Amino acid sequence: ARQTGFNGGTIYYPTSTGEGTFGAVVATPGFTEGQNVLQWAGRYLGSNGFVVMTINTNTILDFPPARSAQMRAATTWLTTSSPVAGRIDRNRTAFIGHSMGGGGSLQTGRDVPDTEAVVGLQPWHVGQNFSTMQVPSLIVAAQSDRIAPKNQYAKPFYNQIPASAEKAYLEIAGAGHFVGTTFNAAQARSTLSWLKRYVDADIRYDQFLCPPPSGAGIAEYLHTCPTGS
Ligand code: 9J3
Repeated sequence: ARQTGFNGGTIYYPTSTGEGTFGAVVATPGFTEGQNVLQWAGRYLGSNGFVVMTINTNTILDFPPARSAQMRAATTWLTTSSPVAGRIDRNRTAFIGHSMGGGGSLQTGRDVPDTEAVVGLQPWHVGQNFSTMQVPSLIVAAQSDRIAPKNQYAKPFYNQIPASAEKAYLEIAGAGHFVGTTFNAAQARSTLSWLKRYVDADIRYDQFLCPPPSGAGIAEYLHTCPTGS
């Protein structure tokens, strides 16, 4: 199948066809990065009931608005033309990304309100306001991020998003900007819980969002409890 609007990718998907269709997640890397940095998310989420496509961007220097356009194109291809389109529930889509890919994911959630959920890993973006966000948004910050400092990016983004959208801010203790490029237990668990709760509407995961997770790996967690729990 022909791909347009992005630079190819890798699909991770549940092998079962006996459990109905699954939600689709497009995962976008950051500035100068390739899709390999989100292999952990492909494997972890793909092993837990999501069809995930990590993508390469048209150029590794693309800024977040270009990344947003490319992840939207990737979702269209994944859900309609890809070899796994039949395994996907097209009405359940989400975006995750690292750094400029995370900023692009937040932008996409804001601009495409029928998205089910977005996850920004150490997100970076400029000139944006997320006050019109309607999509449940998880922002993962790194406590010692010198490239996208939490107080300049992740936390203001979190504060701009209205509580009515549902939002959470997870700050990984002692971590730097590139924590989003490898498996981190707290980051991965909150990401999975967020997607299960809001992409699949699986309220069994409410218990992992509210009361919020805590422990040695978590420096701070801000949140709105899921409605109805
Ligand atoms: O994707 C990123 O790592 C964004 C941080 C960055 O290097 O921005 C500089 C323009």
